[in-house]
Amino acid sequence: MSGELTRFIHASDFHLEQPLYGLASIPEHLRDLALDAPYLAATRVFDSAILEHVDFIVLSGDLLDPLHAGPRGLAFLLEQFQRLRERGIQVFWAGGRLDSPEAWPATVPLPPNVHLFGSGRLEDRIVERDGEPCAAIVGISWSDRLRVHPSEFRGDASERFKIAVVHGEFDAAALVRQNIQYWALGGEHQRRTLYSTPYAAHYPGSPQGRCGEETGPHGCTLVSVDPDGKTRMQALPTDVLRWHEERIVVSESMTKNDLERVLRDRMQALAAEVGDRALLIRLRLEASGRLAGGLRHSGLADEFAAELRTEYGHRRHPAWIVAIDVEPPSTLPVEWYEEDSILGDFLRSVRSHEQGKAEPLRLSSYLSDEQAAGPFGRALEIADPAARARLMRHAAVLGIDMLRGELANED
Ligand SMILES: [Mn+2]
Repeated sequence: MSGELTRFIHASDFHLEQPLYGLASIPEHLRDLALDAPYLAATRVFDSAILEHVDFIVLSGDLLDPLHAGPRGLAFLLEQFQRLRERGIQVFWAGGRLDSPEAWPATVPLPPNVHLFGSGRLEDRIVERDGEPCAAIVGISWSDRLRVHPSEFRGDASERFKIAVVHGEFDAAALVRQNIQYWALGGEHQRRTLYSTPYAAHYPGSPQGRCGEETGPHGCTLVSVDPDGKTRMQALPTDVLRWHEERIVVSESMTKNDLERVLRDRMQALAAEVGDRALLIRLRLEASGRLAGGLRHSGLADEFAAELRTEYGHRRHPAWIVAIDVEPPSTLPVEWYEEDSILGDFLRSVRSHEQGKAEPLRLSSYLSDEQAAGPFGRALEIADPAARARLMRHAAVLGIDMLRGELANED
């Protein structure tokens, strides 16, 4: 191994075939960006490789489903690989569930700087820099028929820096026992490091978050290895749209003006950090007290959303409110349950349904036979205990809003 630092980029799960999803609607001015986001983010991965003068790049699968991404996806990858080839950067690619070597069309040859690992057995490659080996890479592409166990990737302590490239779910305990200095893993869309010392096992995540669940920065990882084999990982953000979730507690005493000020302050702070991208923001208001009813039922949340969109959503790097969800507070005052009133009866009934978790709710008894047989009926079969608890919380709060007369008083 030469005395210099070895540097490479690790990326995975481009999913070029998968556009953004989970948005009820997308404003006109963000439509093109949303459509192109997966491609723009993947381009930034290759830009980073060139900008950082890396020695090589490792890709751990699910770059695209060739069939669903179509010619655009294939042409894009070929073009990017060609850019790397012109700069002498090699690519080591282990296919995932979607991009095994069998899925890549045989009529479209890969450039000679790209090595796509086979799916039948482990393959070893040596990477050279200036005629000297700088790393050893062992890899295999995903296959339904063949599951590789980490113990098959054996490194040897006296050997040069060894990288394993593979797609799938792995347990840190099984990986750490092998003599592999860097596990380049793929198959998770959120960035995750299983361990980082003395060796490392890492999922870089997708370069672009696709839906409301994939919040936070997305990108690729720049790995630097010093001559002693010590590894340093650096996250390089590549996402062009970033999903963000912000929780705000709306307290008992808050007025409409107070809340408006809090929302603006929060948006100001988010807009200041947006950087070279757009933010897609879901605000979750945990509401109790005077404002809660109005937020839930008389369009106050929509009113706020519209104002904040006008102010922050049309900038060059917009902070766009996807939705304002109004959630019930996590606990309700105990005395409400004890009230000798219709509300008290209602809350006690909700609580008994909450506690009798095993008992089915039989919501479909409120539907016509025709409704019950269709998708509406299936949607009311609440089997998941967490979903059931959520539903009960919403039911309790709806009852409170209606029976305490807050809706009528709200102005
Ligand atoms: Mn994936």
